[in-house]
Amino acid sequence: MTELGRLEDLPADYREALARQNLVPLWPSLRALLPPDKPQLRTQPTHWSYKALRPLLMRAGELTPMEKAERRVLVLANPGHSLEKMQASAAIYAGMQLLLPGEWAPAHRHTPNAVRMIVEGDGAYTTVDGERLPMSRGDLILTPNGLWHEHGHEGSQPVVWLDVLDVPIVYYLEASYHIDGPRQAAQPEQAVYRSAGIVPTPFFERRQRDYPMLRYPWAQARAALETLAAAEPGQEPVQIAYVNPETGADALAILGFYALMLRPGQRLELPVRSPAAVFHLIEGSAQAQIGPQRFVLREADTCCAPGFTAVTLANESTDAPAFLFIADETPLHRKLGLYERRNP
Ligand code: GTQ
Repeated sequence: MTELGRLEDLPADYREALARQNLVPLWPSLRALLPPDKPQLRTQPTHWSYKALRPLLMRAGELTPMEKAERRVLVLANPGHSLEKMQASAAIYAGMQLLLPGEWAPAHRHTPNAVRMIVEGDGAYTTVDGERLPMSRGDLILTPNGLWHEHGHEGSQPVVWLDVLDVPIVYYLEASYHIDGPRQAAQPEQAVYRSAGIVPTPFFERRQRDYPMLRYPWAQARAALETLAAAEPGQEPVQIAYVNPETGADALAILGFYALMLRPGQRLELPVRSPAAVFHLIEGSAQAQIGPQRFVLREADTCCAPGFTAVTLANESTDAPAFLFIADETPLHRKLGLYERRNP
């Protein structure tokens, strides 16, 4: 690879004349723009301990009332992107949200897509597009782009969930904004899509919706993983994707969502792929080796892996399974023609 000319090689008066015309010479920056063989990764392998963040989140509950927060969230910020950018990876935002008993997070809708993975507490609910969706540990709740959503809490203990949004990429595209709305008149929970494959057809007509299923109960996802593991007693990966039950496409357009079960003692080498990913431990305990970094994941811990990086997950227990929730950038990479899988 030939050495290219540097900016300092150019006379100062020439550089100033270029800048005055809003012009930049490409060759001093060409190698940074198009690095050899693989991208220059800003995203760093990063671990967020729930045990360490929980007291800080509870303190936010004392320090900042809902009227002053609207959404009381501590963002899991990747230091490789500088913390104030509030991104876990190029396209993924992740945050831990706290709602205290009796609190209400008012209705709004926005262009980024969101999901919630419930971490602890009972009695909270999210109303999405008029459907009231109860929040229990491990449930995945969608808030697709453009749909009204608000959160309420009628239980007696704090409720915490993990928010995952595609806001970094939507913001970068200068397409991120929100609109506030009035409190929604909520229908009973999941009136339309209570279970995949069974839909109401009044007078033989179906109401078509872009996002027919808004809540994926953990009890169902966990049972599916256990059934898969029992059917395949070897060491094949046991993994499910959260999809749109009408089209089979990814549940949302930009980020992909999955659940993975590690059998007792199982060690799983994931393929090296272009999309970055976030791993969140729902149940059990596991180790994540992400490039040169090794993290121990306890329950409700979250970590982030850049793309183009080897990831190995291992169940720390030899007698209990471990369950992980994964969010990644695969749908985005596939749609943009950027998806790659490499042999290590
Ligand atoms: O709950 O609607 O973490 O609008 C960031 C932005 C959560 C939400 C976040 C949001 C929300």
